[in-house]
Amino acid sequence: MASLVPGESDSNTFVGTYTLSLTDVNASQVSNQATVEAQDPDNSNVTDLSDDNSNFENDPTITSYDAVDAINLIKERNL
Ligand SMILES: [Ca+2]
Ligand SMILES: [Ca+2]
Repeated sequence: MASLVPGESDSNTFVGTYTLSLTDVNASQVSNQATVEAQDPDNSNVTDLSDDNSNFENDPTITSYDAVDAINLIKERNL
């Protein structure tokens, strides 16, 4: 677990992986929100939900995309 001093940030250590569901594909968007839990200098627990554009809000990040229906086939022959 990473340790940060007050004012320090770390945007590289934490990685999450999510596999799209059929519901996500049909909706053409994914809602994503991270939660952080830590202790302040007084050892009190603090928590926050991520936001899409502000350090003072808790809106999930919505990623929209255009799903393209497609199927592909390659036929090869051996002589
Ligand atoms: Ca926001
Ligand atoms: Ca927040």
